[in-house]
Amino acid sequence: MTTRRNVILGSVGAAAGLGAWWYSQRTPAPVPSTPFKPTADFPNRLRVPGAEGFFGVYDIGQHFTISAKAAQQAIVPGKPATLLVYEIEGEGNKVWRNPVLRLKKGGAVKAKHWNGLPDTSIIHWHGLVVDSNNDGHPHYAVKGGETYEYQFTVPNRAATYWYHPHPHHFTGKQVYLGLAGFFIVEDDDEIALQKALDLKLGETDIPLMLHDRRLDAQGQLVFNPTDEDKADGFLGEQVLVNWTPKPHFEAATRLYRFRLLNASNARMYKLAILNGKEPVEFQVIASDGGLLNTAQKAREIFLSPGERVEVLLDLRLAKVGDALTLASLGFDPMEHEEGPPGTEKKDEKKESKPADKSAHAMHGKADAKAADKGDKKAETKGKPDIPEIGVAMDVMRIHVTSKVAYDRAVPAKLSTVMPTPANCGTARTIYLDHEKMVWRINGQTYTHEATPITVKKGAVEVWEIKNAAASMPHPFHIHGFQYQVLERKGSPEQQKKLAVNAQGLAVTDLGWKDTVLVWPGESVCIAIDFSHDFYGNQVYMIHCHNLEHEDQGMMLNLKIEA
Ligand SMILES: [Cu+2]
Repeated sequence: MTTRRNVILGSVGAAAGLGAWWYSQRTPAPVPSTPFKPTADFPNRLRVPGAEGFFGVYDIGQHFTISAKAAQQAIVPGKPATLLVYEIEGEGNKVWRNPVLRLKKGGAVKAKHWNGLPDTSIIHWHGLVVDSNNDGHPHYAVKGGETYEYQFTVPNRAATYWYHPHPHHFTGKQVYLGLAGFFIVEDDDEIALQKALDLKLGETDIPLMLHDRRLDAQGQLVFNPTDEDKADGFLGEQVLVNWTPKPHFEAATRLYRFRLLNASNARMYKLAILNGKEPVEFQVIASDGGLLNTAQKAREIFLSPGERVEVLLDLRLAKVGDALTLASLGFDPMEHEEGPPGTEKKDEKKESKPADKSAHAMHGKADAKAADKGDKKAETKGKPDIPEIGVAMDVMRIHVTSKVAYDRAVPAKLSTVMPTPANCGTARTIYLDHEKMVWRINGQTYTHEATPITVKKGAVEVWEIKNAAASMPHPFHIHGFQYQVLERKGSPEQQKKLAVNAQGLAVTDLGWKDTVLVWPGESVCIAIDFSHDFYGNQVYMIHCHNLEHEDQGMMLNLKIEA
């Protein structure tokens, strides 16, 4: 007989070696329910963080070594595959791979990174406020066989941050082949919320890493970007969640927190939780930089590469046997590299590369899928079914399999986000465009030496990130600082529909951000306080978080002058 208890032990405990503390903090045992059988479309149990092993929770304490190396780790059950992993070895032969790192605000990280890859590499702690020696700037990338020593404290608010490689030209490949993990910071507000809602990481508080991948018949990752993929971004044929293909999650009739991270190289999602075809309401409680002031109701959210969003899903009124689907809805990908509809084809006889690109990009629109099919077949030999960005995809099934008593309420106030005093009028312009399919920031591409953007330490600046009309959506990421989104201007209709205030912001724009989606033709104003406690000049990065765009040079140094 399957009970909620052994369902959980099956999913979390199998490789986890659960400690006594975990039992003692458990919620009362739920009422046993009828045995659960997964459906054929989502046969695989979602991988959730256990106490060790692949995706296990590693509480940062003493100095540790984190190695980047190849390892055997099945993606499709029963088919061992080679993945690149971050590995930490602990006492008693414990091993973590791509661990969920966890730390209290103000805590210290002392870690040696050993690069066991053939290419150069370096770890970037995405969203953390650290000095540039510890930020994973590609300038510090080390060769295979070499090490890099990190030592920093984390002043950040509680939030779902993450870590991934950042060596110039190799970020896309290394992330795609496996290297990425969650970095969860906790503080008093966070602990209060966990207590109020009875949330436990890996059980009712679930990190969900979404990324699309191509797998061959043997279940091995395929990464073979064409020139066009390098210009557009490399897409997969299916979305994996925590490296689980076609996953399902078994839930009880209570409230769950999902920490969603888009770790895809290039794919954006328009996320919804569907009951049949109907998006259900959920509550957004946090964005990139942590908890919002208050929970915000939503039914649909865009999540671009690099962004995180935390949501609460209330299943109290659900019945055992109910099922919901986490899905990405169809949307217009707005790949308008040759200009928005109606303005294209100014010069019909362009260089061969952009012209090829144009044909593909225009076909990529949701309303031209039929034309696209034939096109894509020719382009991706043997892989004919790579859905374009914007094509609807199911991501995960949530099955309600047990009934529990649960009487907690979401606190009226979650945390305090102090607004940065600024408005969109006095802005530094950051212009995103391309020339011959090379994506640029302010007309430039990355070099190690140049520091084209210099800011005085302590300055509060407003940046207006303007994406050209002839462009693609770009997730714009800044290292070293969290910022606030002030306003969206010239947004496409599908973004405007999600606005929750007069400034055109969506719920995912609220709170503190480090990565923000900018559509073609759109301008997004952000306020950044360049104060920090670090001595001397610091050199960070700004870049597009489409990893192929970044690797092709859509990235600039940002110098903070002391
Ligand atoms: Cu981009």
